[in-house]
Amino acid sequence: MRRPGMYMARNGFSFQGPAEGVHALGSWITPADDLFLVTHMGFLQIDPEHWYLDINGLVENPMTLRLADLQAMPQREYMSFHECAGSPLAPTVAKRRIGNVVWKGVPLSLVLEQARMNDKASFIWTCGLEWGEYSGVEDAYQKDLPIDKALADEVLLALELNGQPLTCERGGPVRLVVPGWYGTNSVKWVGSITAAERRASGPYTTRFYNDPTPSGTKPVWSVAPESVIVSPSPVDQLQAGIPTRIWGWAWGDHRITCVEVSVDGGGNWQTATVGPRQGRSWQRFELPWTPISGKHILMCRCANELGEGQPLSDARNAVHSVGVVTSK
Ligand SMILES: Nc1nc2c(c(=O)[nH]1)N[C@H]1C(S)=C(S)[C@@H](COP(=O)(O)O)O[C@H]1N2
Ligand SMILES: [Mo]
Repeated sequence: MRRPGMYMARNGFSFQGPAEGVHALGSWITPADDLFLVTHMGFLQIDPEHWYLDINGLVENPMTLRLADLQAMPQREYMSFHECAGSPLAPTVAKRRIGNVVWKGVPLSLVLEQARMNDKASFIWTCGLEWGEYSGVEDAYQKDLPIDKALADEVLLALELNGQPLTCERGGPVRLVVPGWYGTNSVKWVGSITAAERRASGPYTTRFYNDPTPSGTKPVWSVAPESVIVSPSPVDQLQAGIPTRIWGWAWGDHRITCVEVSVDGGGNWQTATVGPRQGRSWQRFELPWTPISGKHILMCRCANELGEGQPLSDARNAVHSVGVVTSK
């Protein structure tokens, strides 16, 4: 449904991110300019004066909220990693599109409370306002959340990223943010919220973002444990015998409790130190290393508090490796 006061500023799928990939991610908070951008159908430009949010479905009090209404409600800040699951057409390819940011907005639970959600509601559907084509499909960007996650206090209708109002490319003026879950769930340019008894039936919750499993499919929701080496990068000049350190980030929906690093392509693993997490931030890991001369394949792998780890290959959270050459 097309609304007045908005137009597509760019059409079609696009991905943008730093040219150096994860090696650009040197700071604890990722500046907006270094944070990847993804859209399936294009970028929607919305006049904030025209934006409104419909709340409907299994609610006693259907509502329409304008931007000023949301701005007048209690807001909270939440730090979280933000990660794209990668292409829904190639779900086992690791893309490592990741950053760590601070979102600010109105908890979704507050809006659902005002709308007096019915007990029968088991899922919350959210829908983006943009239009266009992706992979031969022309349909709305509609996603869903099971009610427990929708009511969790970290799930926000976000108005700001790192202290700045959301830009058009980021999904402004208002987007959903689902910390701990893959980016695909954080609907940009959100225009409607629907309380429902069952899962949403659009392409982005059925055909796309459902991983095949031995017994059926599994929605691309909670983020599996993952880690990347930020430094050294393949272009760094390392010298044999000079102490350096291997460091990077580890993250997941559940807290990371262990990171191991290999300097010989996975033959031997050493335990790295792991920093704390705030909200659902990423966690820093580090291992001192004094290289000998030659070629080295550095790798990292992590595990979370549930004991879940990372596969070596063929998964979106497959182990990251970096090749470096050390001179004499
Ligand atoms: N409306 C809408 N929301 C969307 C998308 C989209 O195409 N349309 N893409 C999703 C995907 S796959 C990701 S990874 C994140 C990317 O958010 P970002 O561009 O702010 O990094 O937005 C999600 N929300
Ligand atoms: Mo994504």
